[in-house]
Amino acid sequence: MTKTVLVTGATAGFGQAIARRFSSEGYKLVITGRRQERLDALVAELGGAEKAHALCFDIRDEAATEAALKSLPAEFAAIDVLVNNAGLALGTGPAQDCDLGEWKTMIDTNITGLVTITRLMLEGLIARRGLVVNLSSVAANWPYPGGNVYGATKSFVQQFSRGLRSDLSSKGVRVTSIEPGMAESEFTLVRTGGNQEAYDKLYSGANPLQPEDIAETIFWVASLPAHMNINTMEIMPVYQSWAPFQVYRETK
Ligand code: NDP
Ligand code: 8X3
Repeated sequence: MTKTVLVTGATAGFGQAIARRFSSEGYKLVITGRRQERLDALVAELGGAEKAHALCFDIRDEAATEAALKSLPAEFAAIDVLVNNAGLALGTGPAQDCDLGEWKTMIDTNITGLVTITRLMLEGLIARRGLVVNLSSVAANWPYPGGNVYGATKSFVQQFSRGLRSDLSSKGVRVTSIEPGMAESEFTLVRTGGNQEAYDKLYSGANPLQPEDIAETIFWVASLPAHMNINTMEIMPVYQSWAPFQVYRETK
């Protein structure tokens, strides 16, 4: 039987690539995001109303999330795979210079939005012995200057994934935390307030991951036999690795 996957944040980057990858393998797609025109374009690209269905809402809004899920036509309502991808980073500065509003936006989106849609879909995912894939980050595992609240939201996602695993294992529901490093997408434009120079500098010569690499990984996770659970997967571009601890010295 044809399976259905719901991908949050499918108007750009990873989400768009994940939707394309699953669609190319015959899955039906439910795609979400706030930009209606991009959702419409992707539905058309994936084959139209029989193959894909768009839900335009802000993941931070619980009532809108619930209403969107309830509005799903019967052919798209039985979701087998939930990919919790919608998310963002805002700012790269030290905590003491950060904007509290931006911190709250990251928490509302990356944490509250993610747990809200997950909770609303759990009953159906249990009924279908489904799969939840959560987009965490290397920032969950490795602190770096300017990562502060963004990294903490991704640590939440990682630990929430493990907690879900613990609660859902007897139900046959699989849960995976995907933890990518540097990947080229609008993510950096969003993080820097649209700074194209910062975008070019970050990715230049670094051979970063591409959204299609993450889509391939998630499709592989979903394709494994039902008794296999990938708990966490950290993925980096080859050219990205670790640096020594920074040491501040009072002496010059
Ligand atoms: P993009 O900025 O390219 O895409 C982010 C997606 O999230 C968009 O489709 C956007 O849709 C959606 N989104 C953001 N805020 C909301 C909201 N309030 N309501 C609904 N949808 C929202 O980023 P990426 O594809 O790179 O990132 C996807 C995920 O992967 C994020 O969770 C990110 O933290 C994570 N990640 C990214 C890495 C990277 O280096 N790129 C590395 C590790 C993890 P719209 O604006 O239309 O609402
Ligand atoms: C995105 C990767 O290194 O910018 O989650 O935090 S990083």
